[in-house]
Amino acid sequence: MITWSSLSVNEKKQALARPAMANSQQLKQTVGDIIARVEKEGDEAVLDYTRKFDCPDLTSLVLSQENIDALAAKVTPEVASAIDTAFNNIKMFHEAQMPSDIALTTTPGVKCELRFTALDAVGLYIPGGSAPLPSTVLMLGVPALVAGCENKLLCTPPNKEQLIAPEIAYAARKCGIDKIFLCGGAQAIAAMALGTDSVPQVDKIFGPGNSFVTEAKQQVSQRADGAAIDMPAGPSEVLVLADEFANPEFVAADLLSQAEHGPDSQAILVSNCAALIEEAKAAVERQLATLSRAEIARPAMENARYILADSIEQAIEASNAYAAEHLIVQIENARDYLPKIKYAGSIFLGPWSPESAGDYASGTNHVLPTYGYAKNYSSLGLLDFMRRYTIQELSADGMRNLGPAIMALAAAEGLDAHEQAVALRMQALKQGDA
Ligand code: HSO
Ligand code: ZN
Repeated sequence: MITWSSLSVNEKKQALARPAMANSQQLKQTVGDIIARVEKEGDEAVLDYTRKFDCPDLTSLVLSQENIDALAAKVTPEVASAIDTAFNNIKMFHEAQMPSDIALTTTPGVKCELRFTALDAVGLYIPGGSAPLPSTVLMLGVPALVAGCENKLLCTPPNKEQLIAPEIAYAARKCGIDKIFLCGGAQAIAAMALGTDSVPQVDKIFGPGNSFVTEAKQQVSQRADGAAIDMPAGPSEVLVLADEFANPEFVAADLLSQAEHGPDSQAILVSNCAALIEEAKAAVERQLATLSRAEIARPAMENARYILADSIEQAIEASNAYAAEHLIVQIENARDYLPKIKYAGSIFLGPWSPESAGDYASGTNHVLPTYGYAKNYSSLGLLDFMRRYTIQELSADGMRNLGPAIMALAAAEGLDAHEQAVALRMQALKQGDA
């Protein structure tokens, strides 16, 4: 247990330090080579990498419509209905985010507009690995559907049978995802960003992934002919704020649900109550013993931090300094503390709001800024699948009214052609052209 008030500024930073991210030269080089090869050889390169890493017998990158339907039909009624429930809640919450266009007159005769429009082509990446994540399909697919993105494609690594998890196929179909491609890793990101014969080029790439995927997203987003990306990503993390009224079993379960995502997941408990911390630690041990993914969760919990604060205010100070992806507030009257909480990707208030609710089904998005990016990035939402642009229209009166100010500014900047573009029009107006 770390006692917050006894730490120096540097020690506080240390107590909240995140594990170093793999961004070695070696990783950059490997990913750069993969992107270059996909750019040059297209489908052949993607097929080759996918045969090497995922599915030795792969014959096509395209998952056929018949296979999508057959897979979707395999989902048990219980899981299908759970996906339906989550879909409906996520859809409702994202529909409510639909922005309104703006049109107003700033100076008489000068009309300014702001309009929103869906991105045309979006690429959704769903990792393979130890747990297939249909919930992530919903978190990316539903806002793409609600925004009205015309082309929605999904890349996910195939299993040895050239197929994917039935739940992913079912969730993708619900979101109206037109095309599913059997590829993963940096090669999938390169294919979506640059386009191949099979995989259409997209405008923006969304979704989580390992260090290769994250690095590939960074690299393609820096190319003028590449694609935009949703947000920078690091390992998933949770910070639980708890007081003496918190249930230590709930606290432990929330820490562990983060830890089971990966050995590099971060779990932090900050409390003003030493007894609660001890009880939560004991509960973590008890629950760990029963988890099927204990082998993954245990190393993550070995890096867990247990921080004792003098007061709830001090606990919140630590939480603000960390800026967690998920912040769970198991404090009496949790909502009262919202004004003090500055940074978090998503906040879970009170004893009945586990992270799992937001991970799956409440309606909020589970793609969130990690690694301290909650200080300057937002949780994924409808607007990430849209872009905004402006329109303006000046009438003759508008030109008369605003022209002098524009000309004065152009002159002050020494930009004669700018000034001229207005002066010519002002002259025409004086001569009675309008
Ligand atoms: N906690 C993860 C999302 C997730 N959890 C998917 C379960 N499935 C990152 O927010
Ligand atoms: Zn989760």
